[in-house]
Amino acid sequence: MSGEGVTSFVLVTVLGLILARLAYGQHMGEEPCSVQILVPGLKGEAGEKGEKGAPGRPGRVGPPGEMGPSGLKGEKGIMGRYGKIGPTGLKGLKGDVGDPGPAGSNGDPGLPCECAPLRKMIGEMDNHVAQLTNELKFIKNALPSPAAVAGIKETDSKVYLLVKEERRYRDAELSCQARGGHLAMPKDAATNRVLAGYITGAGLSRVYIGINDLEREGQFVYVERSPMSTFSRWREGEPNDAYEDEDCVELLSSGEWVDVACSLTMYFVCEFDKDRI
Ligand SMILES: [Ca+2]
Ligand SMILES: [Ca+2]
Repeated sequence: MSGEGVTSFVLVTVLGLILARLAYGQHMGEEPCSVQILVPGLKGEAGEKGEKGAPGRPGRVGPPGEMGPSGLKGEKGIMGRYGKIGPTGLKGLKGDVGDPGPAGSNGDPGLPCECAPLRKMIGEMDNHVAQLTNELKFIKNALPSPAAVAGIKETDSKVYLLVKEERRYRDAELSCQARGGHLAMPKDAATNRVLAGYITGAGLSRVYIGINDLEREGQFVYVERSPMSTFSRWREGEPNDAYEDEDCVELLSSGEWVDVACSLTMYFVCEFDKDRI
């Protein structure tokens, strides 16, 4: 193809494109038949600056930042004021005993006195107190019922007690034992006279005394089971073991002894050793 041919082909092609473009533009217009060619105008002058707009909405919370480099430690502060005193605590355990302290100094010399007589007097008073204490103890034990007795009699070594309670022989002995003694056992003439005077003074004629032949007929012994001493004061014709039933002994106001039946009931005299009172 020649140069002229190429140029003609380009012009035809461009013209075809323009025509095609025009045909398309006809569809865009209001009047399908009118042909309008829209060409942009020149750029206008810049307008005035507008007013400042309203602030926009806050943005999202950002991610936590990384920890910065640590600074230097501060200096120690001043000590604060003391707090209030707390409540009192519980009492503690008792501590151990301490060591003994040093001995004290000697006292001043005492005043001279006649101490020997005083000591003697004090010793005698102690003895009196001990004796009175024993007698009081005896009276408490032996006199549970003051109305039942008529006072006491005593010799150097014995105390006798008349009990105005009618008892059989064995019960009379048990009553004396309960008081701490036995039925009276006159072992010599002097004691026998004291007992006889005792019952006479009380207006009585007979009492049980601590002599019997309960174990072996005719062999009298003291109620404490010791053998009879050589002293005895049988009334004439006694002991006769009348009806083979007289194994106990009564003391008459005359001082004489009589064997009688042990089942008889009568008053009795108890005796107590002074050493054991
Ligand atoms: Ca007899
Ligand atoms: Ca008789």
